[in-house]
Amino acid sequence: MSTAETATTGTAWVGRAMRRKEDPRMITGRGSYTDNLTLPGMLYAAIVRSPEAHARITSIDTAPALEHPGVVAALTGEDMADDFAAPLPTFWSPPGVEIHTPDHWPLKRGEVKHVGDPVAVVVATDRYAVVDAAEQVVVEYDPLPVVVDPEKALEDGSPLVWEQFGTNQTHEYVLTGGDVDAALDEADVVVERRLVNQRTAGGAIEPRCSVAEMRGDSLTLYSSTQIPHIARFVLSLVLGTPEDKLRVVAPDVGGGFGSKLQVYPEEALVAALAKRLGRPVKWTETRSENMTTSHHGRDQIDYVTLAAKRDGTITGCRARLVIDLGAYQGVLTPFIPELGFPVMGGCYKIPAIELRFIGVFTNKFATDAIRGAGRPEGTYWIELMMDELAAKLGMDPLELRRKNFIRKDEFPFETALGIVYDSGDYAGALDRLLEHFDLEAFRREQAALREQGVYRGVGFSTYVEVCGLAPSRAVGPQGVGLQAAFWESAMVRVHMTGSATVFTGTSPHGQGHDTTFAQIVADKLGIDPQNVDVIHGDTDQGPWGWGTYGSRALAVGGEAVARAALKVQDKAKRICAALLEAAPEDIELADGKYRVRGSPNKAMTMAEIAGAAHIPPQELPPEIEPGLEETAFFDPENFVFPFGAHACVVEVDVETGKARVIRYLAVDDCGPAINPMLIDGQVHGGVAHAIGQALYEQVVYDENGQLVTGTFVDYALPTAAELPSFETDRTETPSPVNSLGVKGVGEAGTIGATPAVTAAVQDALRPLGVESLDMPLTPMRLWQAIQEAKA
Ligand code: MCN
Repeated sequence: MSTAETATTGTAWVGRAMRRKEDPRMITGRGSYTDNLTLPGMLYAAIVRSPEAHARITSIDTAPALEHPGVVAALTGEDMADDFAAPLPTFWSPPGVEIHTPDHWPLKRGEVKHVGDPVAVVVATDRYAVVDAAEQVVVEYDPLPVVVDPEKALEDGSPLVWEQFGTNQTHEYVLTGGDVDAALDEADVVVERRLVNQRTAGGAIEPRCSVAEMRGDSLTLYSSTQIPHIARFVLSLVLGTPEDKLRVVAPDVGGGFGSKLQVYPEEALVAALAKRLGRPVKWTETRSENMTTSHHGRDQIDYVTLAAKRDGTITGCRARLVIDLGAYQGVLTPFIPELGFPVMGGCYKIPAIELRFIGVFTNKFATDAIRGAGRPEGTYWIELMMDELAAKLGMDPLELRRKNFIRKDEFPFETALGIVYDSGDYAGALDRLLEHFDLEAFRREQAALREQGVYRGVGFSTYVEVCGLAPSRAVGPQGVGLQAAFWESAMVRVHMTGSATVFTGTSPHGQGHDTTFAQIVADKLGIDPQNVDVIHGDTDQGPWGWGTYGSRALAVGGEAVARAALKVQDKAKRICAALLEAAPEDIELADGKYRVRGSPNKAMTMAEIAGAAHIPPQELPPEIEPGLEETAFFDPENFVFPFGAHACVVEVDVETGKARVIRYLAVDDCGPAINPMLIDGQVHGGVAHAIGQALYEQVVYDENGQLVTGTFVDYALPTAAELPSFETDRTETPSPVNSLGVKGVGEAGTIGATPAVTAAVQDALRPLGVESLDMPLTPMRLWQAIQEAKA
């Protein structure tokens, strides 16, 4: 299928800035989140967690909790040893690389490895009483030495998080393309820098929640998850329950931002408790539990060397990335930093590149995917290094970028690491950005304001992203080593009256698939998107799917939807042809009707065709099966590579160190827009997330492994008051990888924005002699840097 072939034939719903179908329900308080579920006879669970970062459990006394009114059970890891058939798994094991993966049981026995490690669970009839009862459990610990700094954890003599491995290094993974030593030797200019990409949290509005219920011998888990099908598979392993006896449902999920791309101990625990007690059990995370035990992201220290000729031509790049993975491995923990490797050379022609990923255990909670997952980190360092190189060469940073951009006519472009970028026009996106931002005028204004003691700066980022997570063969066991596949599925069912229900294997949690997938189907079938219902997030409905993350839902799942709808369209054309006595190839879908080409009066609506499909008239040949329902699976041949150009203007109050974003411009290219309004929304959210990381957010542990940022009082998420009104625009470069030509956009903002914001602050403070700065650029950090530069 070519893009042109699938261009709208029905009613041109694709491309319209349609309001989200799901919003009226959401914004009038009629959403249905997991915690809204109350089942008859339901019990409530509370978890007893370790206050120690590393310790031996010497005793647990649950008896006082059992005496509390309403308590039904109080159980330790030992008590529940037989409830679990296997520990929680990790899905990355690249060929030829040894990764240390400790057993990760839902309740800990023996030792605890981070603050918040679950050691016991209490179940009671009342959600408040259970919290009081859990406080009655007496646990004695024998503290062990703690390590929280990943670089110290790699030193000889460091306390070991896991004695059994004899090292805190989880793995070392090296990727090389071209002769990097020669490239660095032959260069005229080399820049080197250590950049810290701090630990951040997902901060979803809805904390995690799980409710499990047994009916007969089947268990249903309702959970705030991004990956219901994967969760069912994992729980089947962990509980030793066959998948046909397990159903996982993701009701409305109040944001995930990657933090719900996980199968958590609590999900397994609640399921095991429902099985054991024969009653429904609910567990709802508190905000401080969310900060402590919902996975974090980023947390790496990057040592980067970039080399170039005097004229700015880049010759090579070397990066050594030290990554703090925390104490356990979640489903994708060790893989996440590597996820960005295909684009770690950015939009640039870099003939030689070496990437060395070093994973480290520390006594902190695990990191895993947080929006962008590996790609914001890679983009952050390559973009800031481009600025650094430009400064050293005395070149304009945008001119340096233009000099090294992969040109529009060079796609598909194979990078030094053997990755093939599908399509792009990097210079085009930058040109479009500069149509909205007059750089020369800004520089004049900047200089004038500095005379008055006002410090403004501008930063740019030109990024390329890899997303549309798939293709299975590249990402799977024989590719980069994930023990999984990444195709997507869809089923389209047209009902007797011509309305449709779509089942998708993706599982949105804020991305608006109910709307965009309905737009795609409406166009393919010639019906109104208001009459297309999109069902997701229930393993008992529709085919298997791999969920929503890695900005894959549209480019992989949406394409599966388009393909299933096209199969339905084909069948509709055959039915129509039989009834109108024409050849199927002469039936065209135009203006929402199935017409005989050249005879516009001979036409049928989808409602008429659907009626005939379900109650076949005599004229319909028996070889046409009844019904109007098709399924499609899609496993693309390549990733998709969206890109864009961002600019940020900040003003720094040099008395207080407070930086404020006063303009943010984003030009993104995610191929043809299904819904431009939704794309804007995704970019706004992503940029807000990145501004949060650049200026405010950081998960902080003290040297004893105590979490200092356990609430939103200490962990500073930006609010609307801290953000400017975003200025967005798009270019549209279709991808050849799918018939819709689309690429992902769900993470674009988080990927493009942190370097732009950081560079803007650096630009503002350069006249004061402030140079390299690490995120978050808090008032304290900037004020100190200004004082040090003055001294
Ligand atoms: N879209 C479009 N036209 C395009 C490209 C995308 O209309 N050319 C639309 C899609 O149809 C979809 C939305 O944009 O409705 C995002 O699509 P896509 O880029 O495929 O990303 P996913 O749906 O796979 O979403 C995942 C991505 C990730 S990884 C995180 S994390 C994330 C995010 O999106 N978390 C979010 N966006 C979020 N938005 C909200 N509100 N809440 C979160 O937790």
